[in-house]
Amino acid sequence: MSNSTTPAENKIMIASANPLFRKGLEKMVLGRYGEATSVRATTTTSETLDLMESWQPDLVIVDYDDKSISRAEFLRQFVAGDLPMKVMLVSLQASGAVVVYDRRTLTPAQAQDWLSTPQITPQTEALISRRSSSMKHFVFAGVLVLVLTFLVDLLLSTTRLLPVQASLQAQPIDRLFDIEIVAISFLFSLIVVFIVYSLIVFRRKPGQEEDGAYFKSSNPLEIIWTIIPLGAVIGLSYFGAITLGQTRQADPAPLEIKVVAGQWFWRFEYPEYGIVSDKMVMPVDQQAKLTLTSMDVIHSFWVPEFRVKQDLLPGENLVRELRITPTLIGEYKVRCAEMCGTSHAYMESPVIVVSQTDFDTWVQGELAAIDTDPAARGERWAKNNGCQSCHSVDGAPGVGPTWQGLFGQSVELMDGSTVVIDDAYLYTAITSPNTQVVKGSTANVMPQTYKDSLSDDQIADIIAFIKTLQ
Ligand code: HEC
Ligand SMILES: [Cu+2]
Repeated sequence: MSNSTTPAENKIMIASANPLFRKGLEKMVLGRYGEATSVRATTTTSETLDLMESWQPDLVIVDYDDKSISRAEFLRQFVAGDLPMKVMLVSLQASGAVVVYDRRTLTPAQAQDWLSTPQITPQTEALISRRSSSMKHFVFAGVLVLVLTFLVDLLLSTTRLLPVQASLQAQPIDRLFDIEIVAISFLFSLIVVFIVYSLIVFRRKPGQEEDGAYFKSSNPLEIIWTIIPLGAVIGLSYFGAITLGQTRQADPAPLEIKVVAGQWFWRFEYPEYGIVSDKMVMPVDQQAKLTLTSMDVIHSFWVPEFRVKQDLLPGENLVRELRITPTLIGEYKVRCAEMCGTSHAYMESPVIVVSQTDFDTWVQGELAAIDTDPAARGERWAKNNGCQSCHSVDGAPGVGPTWQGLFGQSVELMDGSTVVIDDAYLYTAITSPNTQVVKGSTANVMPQTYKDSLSDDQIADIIAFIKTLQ
């Protein structure tokens, strides 16, 4: 664009049906020539020709990519006129290529040149050749993606990401993991290959100064990258639902185990045998039906080798169920998988899978042990109910006062009174802990639920046990 030294009044006309084109150029033109410019825009061929005739602009800027303005008709009128006028052809598609023609110097060859569509400039030429070779890039990158997917999947599936598989319910879950690991390997490869490939192959070469090609959005691409993830998500949720169904399949005669969690212990009750234990013993190859509940906050039952996991919620109406059929004899651990307070990290108990004979032996042993003296029973109840996670029996400090030397001691309570610890005091301390809180301790830490979960006989046994700890 030649800048006249004395801009009397520049009359500039912009011909394009594209509003963005008009707005953008108008802004540019006004920014460059300022107040002394008047700009008018046209959107069709006839409008353009009329205004060109009636207004006689100094410069007409034509959107070269716009088919709604007939170049042939425009050219005819442009060449026919005799007032000085320039035309500027601007193409956004050909990386913003700009050509300016003067009415008085336009040769027939030049006219032909900008009439023919598409106009081949060095840039568009490069663009076209780039396009045909982009197919080659896609094929090559695609092959790399497949190869890397295979390698990453091989690596992930031979690395032992999961512990041994020890239950029937773990099998469909591991199959799901296999599918997901393939999907993860593919997505990882897709992203990494395209990034690294672009960084290496399309790196700017020395001396390459021009801008990159201009791309508008691509509808096919957007449709593809909407449909594929949508399909993947629907597919995975379908497999997920099937798998969930398989892990919940119920056997007709399962072994019932009631699992109770509290801060910070696990208790396992076998109602068929009247056994309460602090470890979970299971016969191999028999389905166990766990009913799970919590005494205080939310805990989560998780034995990684069994894969399945279930939250334990406080409240009788929120009892949850879990089916586990152990398939591998061995010792595992249940851990709490839900942050539940100070000792959450230590909330683990043994889970032991044994043969049916060993299980029967264990049941007999447990039943025999129940019949010994009250203090021995009390020790069991205390252990099974998790008292020992807060109270030591050897004087060691804990969340609650140690039981060693507790009986017969005189203690000062929060309200300032002093009492001597006797049977009645211990009974109240267990059934209604908040009514007599020891000075220096915190109320509401000890569970308030033992009144319901322990029988009076069991409480008496525990008191007998505490008495022996002198
Ligand atoms: C979550 C921790 C926790 C658990 C589990 C727990 N207690 Fe306590 N216990 C406390 C705390 C803290 C105190 C002191 C505050 C109070 O008296 O409420 C306490 C106080 C007591 C006392 C009174 C001690 C004293 O010096 O006055 C007795 C007895 C007792 N607990 C028995 C039990 C028994 C039996 C169990 C199991 C059935 C049990 N506790 C389970 C935390 C716990
Ligand atoms: Cu927990």
